[in-house]
Amino acid sequence: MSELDMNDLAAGFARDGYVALQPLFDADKMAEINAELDRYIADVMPTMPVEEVYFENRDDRSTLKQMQKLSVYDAYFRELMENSVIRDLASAAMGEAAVPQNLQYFNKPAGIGQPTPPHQDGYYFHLSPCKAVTGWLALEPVDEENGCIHYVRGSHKAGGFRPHGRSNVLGFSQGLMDFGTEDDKANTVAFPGDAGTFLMHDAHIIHWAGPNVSPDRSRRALGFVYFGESARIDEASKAAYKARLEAELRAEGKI
Ligand SMILES: O=C(O)CCC(=O)C(=O)O
Repeated sequence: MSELDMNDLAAGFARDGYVALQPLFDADKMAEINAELDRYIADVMPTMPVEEVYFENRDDRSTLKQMQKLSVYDAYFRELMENSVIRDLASAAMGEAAVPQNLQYFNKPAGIGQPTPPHQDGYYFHLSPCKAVTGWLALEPVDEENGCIHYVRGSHKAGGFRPHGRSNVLGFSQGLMDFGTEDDKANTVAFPGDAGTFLMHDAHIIHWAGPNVSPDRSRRALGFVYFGESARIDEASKAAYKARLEAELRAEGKI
């Protein structure tokens, strides 16, 4: 991408809180990434710590839902996270160097994939300043039926985070409590697209995805989290969050 295009991208990102490249990668590159992912699931996933691999149904391996930190466990995905155009896009969007944090796999298995609750990624990150982006790459066609991403355009501009609470969705423990205002509805934009569709969003943007109600199509994607080089973990906010969560779990008799 030329410097001019990167400048356009940064302007659109600042205005809307996200950018969409449809597609970022062509069919050959997507076939390569999908083949590498199949290899990863067969060979590497079984060696990962159990707390980094989620299933919709733990007794059924075909219901794989999420994996964390793929770039820590595999050279192909490390390269994609650290030395690809995706990192350049993250740096351009933030206006500062992007530091790789987490490469995640997000699936919604056919018929049983749960909704992604409306949330703001930065609520989970505990950064000061909260300078961070997430890239999202569709590995197959996505639409309303199998749970494409929706953004509330411009919602990053309000600053800070709206109240979140327990969502009961594995992998997305926190969801917005007050989602669905007139403003949320008026500014919601859906992102259906083919394999290779790439979205990148600011850590303040409100976003969500529906369940997968397709009887036979999965909804596979990769998520690329980068922090800006100026971002620091806010240890006090992180500790307060942990204490709050533990108190809730204790009150519910879960721990
Ligand atoms: O894939 C999804 O449904 C959600 C992804 C997401 O919320 C994110 O990458 O921040």
